[in-house]
Amino acid sequence: MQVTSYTVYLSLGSNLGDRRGNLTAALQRLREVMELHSISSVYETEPVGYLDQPYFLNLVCCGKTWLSAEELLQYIKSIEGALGRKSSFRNAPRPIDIDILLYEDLRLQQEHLAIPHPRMAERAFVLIPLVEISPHVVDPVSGRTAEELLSTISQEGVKKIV
Ligand code: PH2
Ligand code: MG
Ligand code: MG
Repeated sequence: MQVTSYTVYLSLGSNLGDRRGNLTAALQRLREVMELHSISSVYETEPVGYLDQPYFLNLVCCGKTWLSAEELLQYIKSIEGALGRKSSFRNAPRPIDIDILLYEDLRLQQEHLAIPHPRMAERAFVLIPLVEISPHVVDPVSGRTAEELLSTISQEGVKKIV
């Protein structure tokens, strides 16, 4: 049977506990609902927004899922909960955060879910790993590629780690 699937880009970040272990565990769980096609390097990144917290490890991955955007969001929340994320204040430190960056060329503006991710175009910790795996992917809001978006912002505070 042919199953329709949708291309998605996700951003993963961790700045509490075993940061690398948390990223690996999250990717493992994502494989249950998507076929992962590419995973960027891991980057150590300076916190953005709320500054008084540990450095993050961030990566971006791309794959195909058979879930709707809403179903994917619910599944992501279950992974975040299983890996010990507590709901506290916005931008608080967390063992794992998984954000949907792009879902096909969908544009969605809901209170609990906005796609493309509303802050992706201004975040080097998102755009640097995104450009590494898909420089030509297009943001359906601005019509610009990841590479073009990255060329408009500072790339400071993001370091590839081996
Ligand atoms: N996530 C945030 C806020 N700030 N900073 C970095 N470096 N990496 C993140 O993943 C991150 C952040 C909100 O989700
Ligand atoms: Mg986030
Ligand atoms: Mg999030």
